[in-house]
Amino acid sequence: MKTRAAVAWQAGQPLTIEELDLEGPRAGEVLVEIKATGICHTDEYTLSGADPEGLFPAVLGHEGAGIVVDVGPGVSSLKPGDHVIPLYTPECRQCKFCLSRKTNLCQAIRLTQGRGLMPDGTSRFSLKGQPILHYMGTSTFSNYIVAPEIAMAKIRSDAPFDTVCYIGCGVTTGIGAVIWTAKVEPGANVVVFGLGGIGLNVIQGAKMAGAGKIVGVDLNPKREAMARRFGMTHFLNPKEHENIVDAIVQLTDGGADYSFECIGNTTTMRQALECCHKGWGQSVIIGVAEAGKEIATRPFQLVTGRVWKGSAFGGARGRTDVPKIVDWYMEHKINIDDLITHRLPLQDINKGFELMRAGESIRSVVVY
Ligand code: NAD
Ligand code: DAO
Ligand code: ZN
Repeated sequence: MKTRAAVAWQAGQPLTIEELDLEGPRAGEVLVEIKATGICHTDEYTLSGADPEGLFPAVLGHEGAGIVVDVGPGVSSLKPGDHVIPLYTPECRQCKFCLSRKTNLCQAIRLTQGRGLMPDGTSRFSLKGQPILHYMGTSTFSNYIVAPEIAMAKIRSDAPFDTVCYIGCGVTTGIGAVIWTAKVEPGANVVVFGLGGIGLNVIQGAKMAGAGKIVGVDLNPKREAMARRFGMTHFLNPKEHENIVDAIVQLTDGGADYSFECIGNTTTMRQALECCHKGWGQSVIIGVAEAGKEIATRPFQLVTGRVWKGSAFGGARGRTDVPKIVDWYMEHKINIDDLITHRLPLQDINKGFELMRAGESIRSVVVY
């Protein structure tokens, strides 16, 4: 069949809209009509060329929602008509990683996914016979995709696609880092570096967890109002403080119980660790730093009880946890609507990237 898709031909170039050939689902795969997709900073990271694993030409996009149209042989958990959110972190429930219960990083299809291919080592997308690569196993910048069954969360059918698509990455990454990775407890002081599409979800996760002070740190003063609406109690702009770590330690009576780095900058990663409370403060790195960058601190920071952690997709087990987050949204326990600042048709997808680069949007969503 044919599918309209935004193709990334090479790093640093705008996407172009193409009519691609899409082969049907093979064993263990499903064909999904994507109804909406968010544009996330990680798509920009890959498109910019900063991602060492970035491959071209490819169909980017990893924050979608849609409807199953067809299933390949052996698929048992999904059927045509099911509403789904594609998962860039699958959940096979059988690999060593899934069975460990210690991580959400299922490895069942990791190698082929990282090479832009389906698990059998081939691509379903092509143009005039030239294979076009998949991206993160999702490629939601295509109106139709083929993806493995284990990389689909089945969700309730009354949830609107143009908001719940954001649960495919940003919402789950931010809220999950608070409740599953850090396990923030009521009354804890939380500090969030970066109040973008991820950081604002960390803020709403911290509020849900019953955190005490919720301190937001951002260079962009326009982010303050939105962050306060989501539960931030104090805002610090690093431009207004000689030493941001000292300012946080003073404000939180000795340091953060939990801090979250949602920027992808190794300097703020260090600040996020060093603003933590002596003896127990934990810092969670969510931001993805540029290729080749390294983090540093004095080891004594760890000797004296601070803990450095990382979180991918909020520690969520996608097929199990994503449907729960959709329920929280439908039950008004979390707010997604106010974070979606722009909706665009596919042909305007490059405008969505420009809005993100200019710091004008929180989330732009492409609606097919
Ligand atoms: P974003 O651009 O929407 O937000 C970043 C925010 O950081 C902006 O508000 C910006 O003003 C602020 N900022 C930039 N430099 C700063 C500095 N030096 N000090 C203070 N504030 C600063 O980005 P996003 O979509 O929220 O993504 C954040 C990061 O999370 C990215 O690196 C992205 O790749 C990563 N990410 C990680 C995961 C994961 O699973 N770990 C998932 C999705 C995204
Ligand atoms: O090595 O098992 C693995 C895959 C890890 C993927 C984690 C992705 C999280 C960071 C990238 C942000 C995605 C939007
Ligand atoms: Zn697995």
